Amino acid sequence: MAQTPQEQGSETLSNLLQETRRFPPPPELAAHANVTSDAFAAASADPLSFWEEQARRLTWERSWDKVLEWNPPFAEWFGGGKLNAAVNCLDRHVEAGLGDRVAIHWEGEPGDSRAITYAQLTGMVCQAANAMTELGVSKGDRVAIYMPMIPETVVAMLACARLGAIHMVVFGGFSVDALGTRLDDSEAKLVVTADGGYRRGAPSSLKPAVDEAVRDRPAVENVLVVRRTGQEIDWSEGRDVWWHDIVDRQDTRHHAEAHDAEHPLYIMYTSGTTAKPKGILHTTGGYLTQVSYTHWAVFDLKPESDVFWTAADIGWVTGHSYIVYGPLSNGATSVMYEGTPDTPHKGRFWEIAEKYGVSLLYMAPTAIRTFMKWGEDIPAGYDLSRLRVLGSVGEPINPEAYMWYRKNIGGDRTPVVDTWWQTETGAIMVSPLPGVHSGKPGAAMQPLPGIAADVVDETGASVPNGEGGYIVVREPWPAMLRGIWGDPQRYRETYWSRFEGLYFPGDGAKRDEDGDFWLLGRVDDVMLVSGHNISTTEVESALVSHPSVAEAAVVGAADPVSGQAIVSFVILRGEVGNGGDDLVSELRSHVGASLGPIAKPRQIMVVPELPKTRSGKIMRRLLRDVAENRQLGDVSTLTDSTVMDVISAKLPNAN
Ligand code: 6R9
Repeated sequence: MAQTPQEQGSETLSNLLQETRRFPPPPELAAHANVTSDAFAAASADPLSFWEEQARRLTWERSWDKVLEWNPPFAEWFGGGKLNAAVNCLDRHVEAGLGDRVAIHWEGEPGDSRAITYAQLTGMVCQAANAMTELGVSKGDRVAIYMPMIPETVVAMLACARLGAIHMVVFGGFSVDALGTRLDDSEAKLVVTADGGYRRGAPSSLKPAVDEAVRDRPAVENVLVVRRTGQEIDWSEGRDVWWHDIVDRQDTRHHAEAHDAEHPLYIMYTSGTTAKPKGILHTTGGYLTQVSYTHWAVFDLKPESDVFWTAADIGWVTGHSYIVYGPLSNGATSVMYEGTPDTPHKGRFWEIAEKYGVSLLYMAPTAIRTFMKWGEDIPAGYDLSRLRVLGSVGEPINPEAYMWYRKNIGGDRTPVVDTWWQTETGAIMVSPLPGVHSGKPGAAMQPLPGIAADVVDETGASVPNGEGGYIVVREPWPAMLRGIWGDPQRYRETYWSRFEGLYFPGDGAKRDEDGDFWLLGRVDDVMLVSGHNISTTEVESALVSHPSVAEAAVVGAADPVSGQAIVSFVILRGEVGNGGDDLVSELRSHVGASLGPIAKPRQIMVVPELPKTRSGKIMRRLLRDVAENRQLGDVSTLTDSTVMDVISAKLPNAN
């Protein structure tokens, strides 16, 4: 029977709402949960006193005079308060008698490892702070950190925090150009780097990129170099300094000054699809309050017994908030891994999880889908019985990926928390709480206590349950960005102008019949097919729900008939081979059957890889370039810039 466009549209919506699988909190977890249902219900009553109470998790040298000063869109949290972020992550735990607790179990890719206690880490950070002072770094200066995933990266960040210098970590996979534009924009005077790091079984170099980036940038006075791989590097006498020469001889004590609650802590650049990257600015007191609280609440952290692992890069905000500041401010024991998940074998992550008894694990859906592609037999070979909460971040998690993660990694026991947030929000904003909510595969569920997130229509009015629109935040929150470095006007325009008085993150969302949130991807990626808005997330999830598909990326490409047509790129699961016409037409029908005929892709192309950012987000704009036969745009922030060559070579006539 023919459908009207409205019926087709509502069929797309009802598909998500048909998700009937529910996973209530395990009774044992709920009984001892850090946040119980009652606490969750009570917390929303008065957000300001809620956050004030959370700020008391931290050690302040001087308490605040006022919780919030709000001159939209500029917020000041805990004004008048003074604290030191590094002291909160280190010294106070040592003073509380926890000096012998392991802060970081670090695992190098080649298999070397280091266990660093809170007492040792405190000493290392003090030494690095003393060394940076000797190099002329003082409060307010910017320090660029371009490093592999080694403990010195954390040490350098905390040394900056200790001094009140502003760190600016650039993902080690980024190109010289990406590093250079960030050095220019932040006017960093020191770059901390290493000779290289290990990736995919071999040393991969970092120092040559710094040499090239720094050549015409006299603002950079020194380059501080950690020896990690021992590879040959060029040396600029006077400018370059070995870490082991200057840091190791310093005093392991350092007197830390307390900084204002609003003193800048770091700048983190977001990729920016076309324009200049945005330097997102975070400050001290509010940021630390919210990362500390969310890490404790969302993962149900028990610092004395849990082992926490964020399997992500420090150069992504997830690494800042949930490898460094969240876990360390809570006195947790964390795992940190240098390398790739398939080196030297595809069970490497599970081997690490087993070795350290990881109980709380946090990673991106892209990694989960890669593991799905490799097959469930691999994790089945390891003891993952200590795991009790699994987290996901970076993209909407497809229901099938959620189910696979829960079953094959979590032993069908562990809650999965799908955490929605951004570089700009600083910390988790919308997520299930493992002792409170019954998880729904694919849903981010509810705003956390103290967070006024909402789903609104074009006019900014809340949508009723069962409808879609845009996610917004109605009230300021402690870890919110304080601006874009050097560009207050752009801050206002980008985030605060779409809806009067509301923060607009740029994501589409739906609220289901129970009032729970589903994130639907960037609104820039929404496709308009024959007058219908179709979200890339829904079509991708439909493709991934087919047993042959491991990963899918969907873009809208100009089409003479429908305005935009859906073009999809799929990676097949290990065992199914290269596809073929039959599989492609089966996939088209599968999408048609799950979402309605309007959502059937015009083309489905089988590819070996997809272009991704440091956080594993698919760079759809590059796929759009391919789908529309255009010259590729900027690839400097891809994790692996050769991927586009592989895709283009496979698809000589993409259109
Ligand atoms: C933490 C982080 C932010 C964008 C955000 C959204 C997407 C992140 C998500 C998610 C759906 C989730 N995103 N987590 N979408 N569900 N659980 O990823 O920061 O790199 O700045 O990216 O990522 O589109 O707007 P960042």
